[in-house]
Amino acid sequence: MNTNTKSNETLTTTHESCNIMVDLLQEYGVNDVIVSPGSRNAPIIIALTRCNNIRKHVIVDERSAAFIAIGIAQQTHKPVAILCTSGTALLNYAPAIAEAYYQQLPIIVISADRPQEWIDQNDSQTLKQFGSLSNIVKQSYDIPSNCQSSNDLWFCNRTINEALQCATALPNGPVHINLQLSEPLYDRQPIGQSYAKKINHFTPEIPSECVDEFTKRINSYRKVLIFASMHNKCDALTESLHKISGGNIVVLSEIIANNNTSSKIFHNIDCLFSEMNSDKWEALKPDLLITFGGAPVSRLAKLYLRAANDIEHWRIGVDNNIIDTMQNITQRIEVLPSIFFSNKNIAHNENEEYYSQWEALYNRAKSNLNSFADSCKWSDFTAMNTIMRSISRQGINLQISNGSSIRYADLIGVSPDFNGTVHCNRGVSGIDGSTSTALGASLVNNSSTILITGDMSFSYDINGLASQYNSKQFKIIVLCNGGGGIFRFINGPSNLPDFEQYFEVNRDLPINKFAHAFGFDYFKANSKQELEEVLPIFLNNNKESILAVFTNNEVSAQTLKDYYNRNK
Ligand SMILES: Cc1ncc(C[n+]2csc(CCOP(=O)(O)OP(=O)(O)O)c2C)c(N)n1
Ligand SMILES: [Mg+2]
Repeated sequence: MNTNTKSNETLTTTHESCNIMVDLLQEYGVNDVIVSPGSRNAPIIIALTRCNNIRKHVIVDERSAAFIAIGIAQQTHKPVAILCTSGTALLNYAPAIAEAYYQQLPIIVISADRPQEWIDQNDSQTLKQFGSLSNIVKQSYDIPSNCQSSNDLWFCNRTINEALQCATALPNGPVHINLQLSEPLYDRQPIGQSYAKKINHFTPEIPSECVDEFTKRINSYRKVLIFASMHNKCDALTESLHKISGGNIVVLSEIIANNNTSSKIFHNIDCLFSEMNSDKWEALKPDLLITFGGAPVSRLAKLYLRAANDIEHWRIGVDNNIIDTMQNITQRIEVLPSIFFSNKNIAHNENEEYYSQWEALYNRAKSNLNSFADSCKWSDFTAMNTIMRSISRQGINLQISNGSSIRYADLIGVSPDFNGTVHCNRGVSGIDGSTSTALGASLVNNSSTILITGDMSFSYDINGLASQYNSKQFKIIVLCNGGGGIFRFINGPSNLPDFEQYFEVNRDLPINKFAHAFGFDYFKANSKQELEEVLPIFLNNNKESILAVFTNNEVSAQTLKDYYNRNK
């Protein structure tokens, strides 16, 4: 089924609520809808097929579909709708919707439902849908069946307008629209008058001058530390941070904060903090900490920053609640970081040496990282170091899964000439949707999408490979380290007697067979030399490809421990 050919359709569904829905999706700039097949949602599908400016992606597995929507929304910065039938279909959206909620992504969940009177009546494929995602969406909406009277149509139109405005108002986030639909479901009528009416929404832009009061105060601090965590790539923001870095102002940025193009911002946070000790921290502890972005990856950074309980800490960002990850917030400033840091009052004080002190630590940390990577045994460490060094082509979207992949990526960082985007599902850090999210990104990203994932994460989201949309620009690197390598590294699980059985769970996956089954070319590497040889071939292969990199579980965990313990 080619889902995106131009439609000359003259017929549409007889269900006006569905016609209003798709007309408003178009009005609000929704360009992508992920459709999962079903019967109850047929009227919405029928209404959708006549919309030429909406791309329809058909994905059977709703869990995967919702993660694909995340990947698309991250790339396009536009709301993405997902559409499913009644019953458990909706509940399968839950993991990705939780992730979208904490990544502040505007995903519009549309579920078809039976009419109210049939709920809990044993009439098949029915459960209490309305409100079932209420803890992980900004708002839930329920639209009754048989919208026909002018009152019904007015209510339906107003509700869908409200839902779309809610999703796209700051902070962005998912919403759930439950659409009750009664039979007949497949009847069509000529496209006629539209009952959809966009209700315009005006929210004033906050000018950068609104934060004058705060930005003027910044130079009264001798040590200002800005800590950037998960954030979409925003060139203007990176430029502002680049400009203000120096003297008394230091910017530390995690790999998924997407400031990787600035040479004055310090990346490789775990590498940097692995060089820290309590004496150095006494000198480098900030007077003013400014944080923005999503959940931080670096445990070490959290450890040090949480221990600083006598500092000023400003949190910048439009959030649903007070977010105090470092447990020492003193000031919440509800402005987008891109606006706050563009304020003309922020200019570092050249006379201070705070920046050069961090720079010295950073240079030492980087040089130690490089010599460690060059001399250590073949392991996840060597593999990730080699991989991260090799990825530098224009506009690449790097997707990283949870488990140890994101920790290595944050530790090692991207190569200096990397100018693409980096994403990881750190909203709630699930290992369940990395492949699907990366697939979503590859659907709308003109350049390559490269996913670096673990063997357990890869096997979890195998349905991400089962779509009809794999593209030659989609590359997957699977770190095969014998299961959940992260558990062997962190203190605790690896000392338990049944560690291998309950935590590591080595399945010895036939990745080559998966690759062939789903139409991917297959590559593998068992050593540093093999990896160096195969990487350029794999990255330039003009076809969807999977590269399996095999390391030893014990050596990998020990190597990472040795790295962090090197100064002890
Ligand atoms: C949905 C979900 N289930 C369980 C977990 C707990 N968990 C975190 S990391 C991990 C193992 C990851 O293994 P793998 O993908 O092979 O990465 P590695 O650490 O070996 O690099 C698990 C099970 C999770 N984060 N999300
Ligand atoms: Mg693994």
